[in-house]
Amino acid sequence: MSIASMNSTVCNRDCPDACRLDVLVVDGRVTSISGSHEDPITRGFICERTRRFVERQHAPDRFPGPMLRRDGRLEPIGWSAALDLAAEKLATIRAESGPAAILHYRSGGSLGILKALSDRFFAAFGPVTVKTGDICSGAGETAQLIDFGLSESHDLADLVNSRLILIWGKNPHTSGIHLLPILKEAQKRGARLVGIEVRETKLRALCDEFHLIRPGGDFALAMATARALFDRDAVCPDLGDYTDGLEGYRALVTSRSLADWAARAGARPELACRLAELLAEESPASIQVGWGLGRRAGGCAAVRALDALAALSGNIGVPGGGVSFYFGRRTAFDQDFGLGPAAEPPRMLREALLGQEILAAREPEIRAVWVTAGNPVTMLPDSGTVREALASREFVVVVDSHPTDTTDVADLVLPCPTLLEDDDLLGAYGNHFLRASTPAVAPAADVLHEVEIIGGLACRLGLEADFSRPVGAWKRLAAARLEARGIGVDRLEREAVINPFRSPVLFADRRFPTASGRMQLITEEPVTPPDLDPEFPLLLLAASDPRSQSSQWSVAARGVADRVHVNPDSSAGLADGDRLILESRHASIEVTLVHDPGVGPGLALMAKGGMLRDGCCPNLLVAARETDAGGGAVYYDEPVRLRPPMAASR
Ligand SMILES: Nc1nc2c(c(=O)[nH]1)N[C@H]1C(S)=C(S)[C@@H](COP(=O)(O)OP(=O)(O)OC[C@H]3O[C@@H](n4cnc5c(=O)[nH]c(N)nc54)[C@H](O)[C@@H]3O)O[C@H]1N2
Ligand SMILES: Nc1nc2c(c(=O)[nH]1)N[C@H]1C(S)=C(S)[C@@H](COP(=O)(O)OP(=O)(O)OC[C@H]3O[C@@H](n4cnc5c(=O)[nH]c(N)nc54)[C@H](O)[C@@H]3O)O[C@H]1N2
Ligand code: SF4
Ligand SMILES: [Mo]
Repeated sequence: MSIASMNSTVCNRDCPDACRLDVLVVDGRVTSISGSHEDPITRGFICERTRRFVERQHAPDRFPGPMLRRDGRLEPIGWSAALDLAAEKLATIRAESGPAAILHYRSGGSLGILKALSDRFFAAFGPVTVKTGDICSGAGETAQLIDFGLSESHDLADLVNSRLILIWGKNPHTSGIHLLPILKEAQKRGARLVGIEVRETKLRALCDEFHLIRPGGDFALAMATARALFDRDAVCPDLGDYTDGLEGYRALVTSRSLADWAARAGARPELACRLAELLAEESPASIQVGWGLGRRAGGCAAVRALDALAALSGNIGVPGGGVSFYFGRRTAFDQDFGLGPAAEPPRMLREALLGQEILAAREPEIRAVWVTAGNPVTMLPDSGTVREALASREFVVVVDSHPTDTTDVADLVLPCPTLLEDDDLLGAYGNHFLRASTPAVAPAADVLHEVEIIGGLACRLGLEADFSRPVGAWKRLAAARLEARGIGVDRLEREAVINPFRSPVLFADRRFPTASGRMQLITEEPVTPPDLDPEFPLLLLAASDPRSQSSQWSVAARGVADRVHVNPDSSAGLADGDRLILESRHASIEVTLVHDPGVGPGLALMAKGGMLRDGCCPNLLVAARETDAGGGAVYYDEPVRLRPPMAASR
């Protein structure tokens, strides 16, 4: 007779939603994963990539336990020996070269709050070298920090107060599906939904209006729209009372004609006039900013231009208004874990340039790298250099559950729980609810929770007084401020609770946590997007795909991740289904061409997350460049071209 139970946990993936999951476990094995009906955001449904996580949970290539590289191959090693080795290597390198010779790199493999304990441990052990910048949200977050002093959003529920919702460079049908019911509800209550994109997505069917512009044309479109608002004198009358830079902003906006700005945006002037008309007449308006526009050379300025547009049209500080990019998912938690302030790092390497920065680092050189919750070889730009940089270090440790391009260059792999086995606290970056996960199933491999890995190291390195605690104790420490408000960890383990420290409507008093207390308006034009390179006439757009979470595929990636979608008119006579070479000035990969009329001219659309080990990694083609501010990565401005495999490359 089999034993079945329905267990509950919370998804920890790098996704805006942080769903509560119902996990059916039969005889110790997960058989299905679905969305909780009780959770106010999850509402009984989840995405394809996590529904299909069952296959990944039981994947035959999951690491069975810790692995050590011997003679080029990863072979099993016990936990005790693995931690002894890691501690000894780290201590030796610290003694010989100083802690700056160790790089700690953590990415978004799990958004669990306790994962940041790894940062704290390495700050105490070192402090060691860390990364600076953020290839995910760096550009957009920095834009909002400059303008508002805070990167936060209005409550999602506030969208039902909006008359107009601009969904700008965001693909919720793929990347954050739980925004959709709220958009639909707002629409039912009379809000007009307007999408701004560079290609066709499913959003068109939902939107009342859906407009395509040229890649990177957002700044210019925002300026054209602002120009139209100034021209019709439809600007917020008290804007000067709570902003700095109004004259500079006006000078910037009026430095070009509306037609000139619109041409730069790849749009007709009528589009800017239409957006201005909507902003003037349909108020309040919310701008929902996605990540697409930020992954370009002028990504920070583009988001700043949207912040300014919202202010100009009177949409800051009002219900139904605001510019929502990121929800402060950590703000309710005690991120110092009761440990006090962390020691400053001795050195920071720019994340977007990580490969070359590791190779160039001197005095001391980087000798060891600790990677956790990330697959930098696949996901950072210039994958070839990132791989070379890691492969040439003396000691690379990767904490991960599954093989990746990064574990392929690791000396030691320490396996951690999967999202179904995890035990942590979670905020969300697409809503204001807080939740806590608990293991929905016993681990299907010999894993240690990240907190236990840190604890094991700490005991070997004389840091046990601060770092050796059970998971539950860390959860309580990190939730201390919530506990003081009567919201205990046990409650978060059962249900979603809205962050009591957030403001449902931001800046209602028109006061901003900037140096002057006023909102800052953008006054300068960023580097203009490059004119198309006639030799490399396509721009590579490797974006989120429903079948994967970055490089974590829930289907076999081989034969899927290598498809490049190009408009038939931009395919230079190459046939649908052809096996071709896609090359940048930097590198080349083999791909299969798919003719796709939904992809705008001049774009080469792929899924992000293809791995070298699966035969196709788009980030091999992408040169390592930082965005104008915030240390984002310029993923989407890479010129590429297609050619048949036999033709000699020029
Ligand atoms: N299925 C799935 N979901 C994910 C992820 C995943 O890997 N898979 N990743 C998660 C992560 S890490 C993040 S950060 C979020 C991101 O969430 P989103 O912001 O929704 O990001 P994307 O899905 O990358 O969609 C960005 C959209 O911007 C468009 N775009 C590209 N360039 C431009 C431009 O210059 N201007 C405008 N206006 N639009 C442009 C692209 O066509 C794309 O549709 O999604 C998360 N959700
Ligand atoms: N071309 C291109 N490249 C991109 C993007 C793009 O749009 N285009 N998007 C960028 C963005 S927005 C992001 S956020 C990055 C994402 O980059 P990464 O965060 O490096 O993404 P993943 O491939 O999801 O790698 C996460 C790894 O963490 C592991 N993991 C899962 N849970 C845990 C855990 O609890 N603990 C530990 N230690 N590991 C765990 C997973 O198995 C996986 O191998 O990629 C960026 N790269
Ligand atoms: S990845 Fe996002 S949508 Fe999918 S289950 Fe997790 S939180 Fe929900
Ligand atoms: Mo991201």
